[in-house]
Amino acid sequence: MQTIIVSRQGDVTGDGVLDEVWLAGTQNEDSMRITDITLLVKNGRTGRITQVALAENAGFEPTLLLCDFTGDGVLDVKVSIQSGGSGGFVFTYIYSFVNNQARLLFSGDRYLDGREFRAFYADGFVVVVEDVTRGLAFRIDVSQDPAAADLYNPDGTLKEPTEANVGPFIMALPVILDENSDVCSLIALTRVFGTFAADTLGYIQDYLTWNGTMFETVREDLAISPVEA
Ligand SMILES: [Ca+2]
Repeated sequence: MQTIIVSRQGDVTGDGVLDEVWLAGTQNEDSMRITDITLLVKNGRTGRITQVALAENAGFEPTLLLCDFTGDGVLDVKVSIQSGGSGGFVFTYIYSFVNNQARLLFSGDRYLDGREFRAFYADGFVVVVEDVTRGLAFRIDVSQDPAAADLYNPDGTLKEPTEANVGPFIMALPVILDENSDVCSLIALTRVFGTFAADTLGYIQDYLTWNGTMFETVREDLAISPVEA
């Protein structure tokens, strides 16, 4: 049976009247996993309920955040659902309900569809991470990474061409970049890993703000994972 898991209040339709925003779902009896997660908005003025089926609708600890991501002065709805998988990724959706129309502004899948990254090991104990979309590259020092040692000759040259990996999208953190506004931006985190999944090398931190039609990168960093000092 579906019950309300999280509720928030705010004007998401843009008429100035507070609306109710809910995540409903079915709580599994013998785990914390929640299935059939559905996003619902009850229009505070008309009482009408708009229901949104999420592409990925099962997971753990679903959360709701109301913030204006598009800068139109109306709150948008961010949904995050922990996948519970070993990769730690979070199913993420941002919807607008302006004029009672549910409109998907962001999802992790859609985000990576619009971006092209590649990564590879290079001579000198380095992993090069290329943002092909933007024509930028980051370099990660793997000289202290035991997982990389077998890939190199003693003189630091690669034994053979070796790919590293970028993806999946992990999560999108809300952030306010301009404190003179109430507009939320996102930091989208995408994992970079070596030749096997557990060998995390770092995270691409992509700062995204709404440009009127889509989220656009305004800053991009690579956060590297620490090694034993
Ligand atoms: Ca409203």
